[in-house]
Amino acid sequence: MRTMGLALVVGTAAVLGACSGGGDKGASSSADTTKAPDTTVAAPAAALAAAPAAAPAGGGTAMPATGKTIEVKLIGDEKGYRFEPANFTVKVGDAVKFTNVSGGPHNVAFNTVPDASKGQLDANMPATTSAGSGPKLGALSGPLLVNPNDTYTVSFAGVTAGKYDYNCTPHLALGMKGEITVQ
Ligand SMILES: [Cu+2]
Repeated sequence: MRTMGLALVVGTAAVLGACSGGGDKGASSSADTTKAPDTTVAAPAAALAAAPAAAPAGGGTAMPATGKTIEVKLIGDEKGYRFEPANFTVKVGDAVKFTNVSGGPHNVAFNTVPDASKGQLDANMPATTSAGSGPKLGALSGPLLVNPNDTYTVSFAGVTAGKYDYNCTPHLALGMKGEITVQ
């Protein structure tokens, strides 16, 4: 955990600042200072050396969408739990915006995706919803959309073409799932 924090501060300070604001950055910086007051030069060097090992294979930096945005509704009502639409096609560079309509909490979790895309897709999945709820439930598994109108947008920039099977973790057993074909 500490190594990851150091790597983020040293390697991607700009990204961290943009995504997390001053709070996390400040906390990491003060932790670094208190833990290694007498190795001011050595600590950043160690973090740099550790950074490549800590980076996830195949990705790590989110790529913003450059194409259109496809809207998907997350619904749970008397007709069942579902994504609408559940199965659809996007192009590399498009984004998919999931909106909680009813029956939540829902989330968006990818289960079967091209191996080469796992790292990038996970990086493209934000840690929190539009309402700020998080964290992600795991790798390739987005945070819960708790309330109606909460949204969660996933960029498909930088991924490879193929089939991306996904589901809602809380309602997987109830058949809430779909497939995105990326061209
Ligand atoms: Cu659901």
